[in-house]
Amino acid sequence: MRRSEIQSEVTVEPYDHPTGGWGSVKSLVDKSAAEGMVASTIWETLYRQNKTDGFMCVSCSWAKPANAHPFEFCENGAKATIWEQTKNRTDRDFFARHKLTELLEWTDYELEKQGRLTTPMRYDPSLDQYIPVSWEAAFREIGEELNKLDPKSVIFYASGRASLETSYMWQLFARVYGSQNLPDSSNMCHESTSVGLPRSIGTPVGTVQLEDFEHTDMMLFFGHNTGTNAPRLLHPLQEARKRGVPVYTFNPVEERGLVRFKSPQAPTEMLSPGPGTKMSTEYFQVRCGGDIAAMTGIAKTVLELDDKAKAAGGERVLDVAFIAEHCHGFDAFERFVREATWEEIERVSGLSRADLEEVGRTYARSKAVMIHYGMGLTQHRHGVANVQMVVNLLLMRGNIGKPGAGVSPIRGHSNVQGQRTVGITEKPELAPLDTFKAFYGFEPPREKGLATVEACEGMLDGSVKAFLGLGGNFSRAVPETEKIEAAWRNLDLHVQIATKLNRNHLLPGKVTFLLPCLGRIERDTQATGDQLVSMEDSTACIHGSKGYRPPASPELLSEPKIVAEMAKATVPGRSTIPWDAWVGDYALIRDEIERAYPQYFKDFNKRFLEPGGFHRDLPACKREWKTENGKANFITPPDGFDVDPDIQTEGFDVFKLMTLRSNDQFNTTVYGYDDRLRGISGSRMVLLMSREDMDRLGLQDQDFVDVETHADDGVERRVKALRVHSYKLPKGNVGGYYPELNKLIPLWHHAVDAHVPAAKSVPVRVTRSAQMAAAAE
Ligand SMILES: Nc1nc2c(c(=O)[nH]1)N[C@H]1C(S)=C(S)[C@@H](COP(=O)(O)OP(=O)(O)OC[C@H]3O[C@@H](n4cnc5c(=O)[nH]c(N)nc54)[C@H](O)[C@@H]3O)O[C@H]1N2
Ligand SMILES: Nc1nc2c(c(=O)[nH]1)N[C@H]1C(S)=C(S)[C@@H](COP(=O)(O)OP(=O)(O)OC[C@H]3O[C@@H](n4cnc5c(=O)[nH]c(N)nc54)[C@H](O)[C@@H]3O)O[C@H]1N2
Ligand SMILES: [Mo]
Repeated sequence: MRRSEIQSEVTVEPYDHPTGGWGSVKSLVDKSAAEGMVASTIWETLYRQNKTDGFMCVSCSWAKPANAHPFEFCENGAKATIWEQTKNRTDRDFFARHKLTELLEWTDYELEKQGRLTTPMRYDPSLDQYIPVSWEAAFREIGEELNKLDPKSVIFYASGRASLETSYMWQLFARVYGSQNLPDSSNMCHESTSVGLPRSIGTPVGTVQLEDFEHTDMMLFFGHNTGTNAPRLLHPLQEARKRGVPVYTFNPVEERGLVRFKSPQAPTEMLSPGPGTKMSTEYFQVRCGGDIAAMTGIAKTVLELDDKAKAAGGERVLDVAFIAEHCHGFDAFERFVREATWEEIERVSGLSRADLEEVGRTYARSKAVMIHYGMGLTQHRHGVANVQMVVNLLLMRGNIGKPGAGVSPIRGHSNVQGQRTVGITEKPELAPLDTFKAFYGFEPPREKGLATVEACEGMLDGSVKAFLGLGGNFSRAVPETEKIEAAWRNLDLHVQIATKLNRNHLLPGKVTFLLPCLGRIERDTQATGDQLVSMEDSTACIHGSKGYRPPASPELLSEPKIVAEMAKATVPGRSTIPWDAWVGDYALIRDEIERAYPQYFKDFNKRFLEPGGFHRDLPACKREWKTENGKANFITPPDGFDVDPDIQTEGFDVFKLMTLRSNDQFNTTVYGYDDRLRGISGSRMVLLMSREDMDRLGLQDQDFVDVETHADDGVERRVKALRVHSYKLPKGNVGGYYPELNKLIPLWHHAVDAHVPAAKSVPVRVTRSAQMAAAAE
């Protein structure tokens, strides 16, 4: 981090405007000007975003409706497009001017801000610089290096953006080579969902579709910052609110998007002076990690109402017929809820009995309820139990497998869900290995491969020798930044396929290549003409996408082409896969995906351009439970709901740290220093804390604090000189930004079973920063 950035003042002002509205339009126009784009080009490009005959947004994975608005994009989707279509170039000259050691001093923002990568590069250790290399030489050498290594020591990471076509090829390349080490960003994201839901309802993905918003009569949101991370979801949500559908939100931070919203797609709303739509009926600032307790309170209310109904001989509140026919485990769950005391529920959740009873009463009379959630549930040690508690609550009233109801994990990257669907997984049982063997005549590895946390462990203990990245910024996204960065230099081979320069690219191994690729918005011309690609959204709908902008550089290759050439150079003759034919015509890859996954991709090439995409058939939506016992399972939280009793959260200087995204970033891509919807600007080196806690520690706004991980593993993890600022948060919880604070997260601090780093509950100690206080004087 550059010193200049650390020192800059931060301003925090209450932001009490609705999200959407003119603020978002202004933010966009500023961004396009800054990226050197001509206004007409940008508007023409945005007009094609998320349309059936256009391209699918490179930002989030929220569903794309069949009847698109004229402008079917949001502020952040547009920022992502503008950022990718920048006029800036990180070209040969740039790399000739800057050594890697120098670039390591740059911020994430400054690195990506240099623009699109243009030329394949190879790192030269004697010069400490990237030097241009021909594509042929790069592929040849990568193949040679990979063939010196044990495939089990090589990581094939994917970041969630690459298309279904590329992803299918990527996992085949890894497996033909002999590696099942296919971690992807979902290991840091919704893996708690992917592990939790199959045991509960027999599907790893959500059951909600867009049309359900028209039939729902209640929604709950847990731990998702919708206004920033999936803003297009606010449109169906707003429509539901206008119909009077109650929405209750649980989040330690009062995020604007779920408070008030004005649709930038509705001119009349934009011109009217009003405050916008009230998005949450009630907004509950649950304590960080207190969600299971809160849901227990809601469940308890439902049971109490059911007891009353039963006593009065009225209609039952529990869906007893559904539970009897479809479910298992209800008795144990009921016992757990009955035994929980209100006193404990209030203490752990930080919410009042009266509030939780209000939600419970509404839930008890609603016929079709959806529960949406994000990283606030998955990135905890008890992330899997969080997800399963959501399902427990839904099952009580049969809220899965009927219109308007269901479980809705809001996914991150635009194709992260799809990558899993087509075989990017380290778990052998989740990929059709026998099918691959039969189709392509090779012997796939059968043992479990390494997921993200295990890949990091392997880097630290030296057993991982090579890292190949299909997009992403792995070293920056994972925990324990300092140790991982140091270990990276021991790798024999480091290859990145990327669009923009990021910090991970500055960590060379012994042999290092940086390979620039086309982005999704660009025209991709191959032997049979311009190609289309496809991706799966958060609601399991598959969409086609057609790039149309001219490539950022004539030297760029498409992702499928790069993967195919690496495979040809590494494993020639080891399978019957016709790599060249596939690259010449991506429709052939879609045919293969259909052949390998006939249950999901029937008539793939015919249907993927249907408006709204096509839904891949999910058994749970039809109340078919592909679980071991064939039932939908109530799963009682194994550790109860006081889940982090060892993290002191009140009365001491140990806090639970939530690492958050700003409104001006996409993961490790930092677009700027304005977190407009939280009213924070100027710096990202901020620590948000409640006024009470600041008073208790004798801190004032703008004071510098040091933050240190509270763990007794003998490792010192510290971030110095954050500006502390008072913010409306529950006592004992503090917030700061990801990825700057990732060095505080111990690698072992992750979700049980799912291994998602517990980035939302890092135990930290906060002290006044002596050094900076002195410097400031
Ligand atoms: N513009 C933009 N869009 C994005 C992204 C981006 O960075 N920028 N990232 C994409 C990706 S990969 C993902 S995974 C998603 C992420 O989208 P989100 O799931 O929204 O992820 P976060 O912003 O990390 O945090 C979610 C929320 O959890 C809350 N929270 C923290 N701890 C708790 C808790 O204990 N309980 C509850 N109930 N809430 C809690 C935080 O206050 C925050 O509002 O967005 C995707 N879309
Ligand atoms: N502390 C903390 N850590 C977290 C999180 C958190 O909330 N808190 N969130 C976690 C989550 S949910 C996720 S998903 C991960 C994200 O981890 P990653 O997916 O690894 O990171 P990104 O920042 O999305 O990757 C950005 C880079 O991708 C490359 N890129 C962009 N577009 C393309 C493309 O079209 N093709 C290719 N080949 N490359 C491209 C660019 O070079 C860009 O610099 O981080 C995780 N880490
Ligand atoms: Mo994510």
